[in-house]
Amino acid sequence: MLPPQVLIVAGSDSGGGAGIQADLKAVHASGAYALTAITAVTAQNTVAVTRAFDLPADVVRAQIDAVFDDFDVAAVKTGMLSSVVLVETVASALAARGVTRLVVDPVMISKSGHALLADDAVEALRARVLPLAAVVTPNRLEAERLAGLAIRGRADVLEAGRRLLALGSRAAVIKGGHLEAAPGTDFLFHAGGVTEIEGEWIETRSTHGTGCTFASAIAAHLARGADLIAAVRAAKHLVTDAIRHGLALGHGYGPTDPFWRLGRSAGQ
Ligand code: PXL
Repeated sequence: MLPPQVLIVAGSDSGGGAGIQADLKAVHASGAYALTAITAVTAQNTVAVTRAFDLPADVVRAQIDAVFDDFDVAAVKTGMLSSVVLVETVASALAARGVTRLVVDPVMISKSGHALLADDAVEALRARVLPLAAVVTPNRLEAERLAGLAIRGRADVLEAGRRLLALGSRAAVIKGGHLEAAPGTDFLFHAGGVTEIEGEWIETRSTHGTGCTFASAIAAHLARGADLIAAVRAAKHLVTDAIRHGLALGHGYGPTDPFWRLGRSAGQ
């Protein structure tokens, strides 16, 4: 049987830890086939982003159209969208194709602290992309910016989730990685209510690309026919294992390893 196809619309990370490079690994490790539309190229390693270059909007649009014209795209994930013009270009391209299984990772800053979404593009993301989303997957900071409130305790998490659904996303996962209230527990808001997905907290610096990996794995499982709750649980399982087997490469935040099961040869 052929694998279901997932389109990833995101930026490139030359360090291989996040962005498109993480997405490819996550989609393939989750049993789907990844197609890509690259929005921006970052010069990056585990320590810093030294340069970011947006591709022209028509080139981003052409990649999306080339993919849809030939493949049977079962789900889409968006990551780094960088600017107002790219947010709008991607939103109209996906709307034109009637995409329903859309996972939106509202990427705003890199692990090393570099802005990956312009300040004025947050509103465009909220207004143009969230209404198309099957699920949006913010971390704490992204949820605060999108929902417009400070998240301190559990009540704030619940209010933020409510507001994200009011913005038009059919579901939202507020990730627990940065939540002091419940570190490691993700909150999934959906039409049926709130599902808390407990996780374990793993102390490590190899966490570059965790958000990308998680969202792409959700898209892959949706493409394979899983329902939302099952897809989120499977993605959390994948990312937890990938963090546990993270690689201490470079001198900063190393990458996770979704392919840890393949093993590595001795002497490395
Ligand atoms: O993890 C968010 C992210 C997304 N996309 C690109 C990135 C990063 C984080 O560093 O570099 C290209």
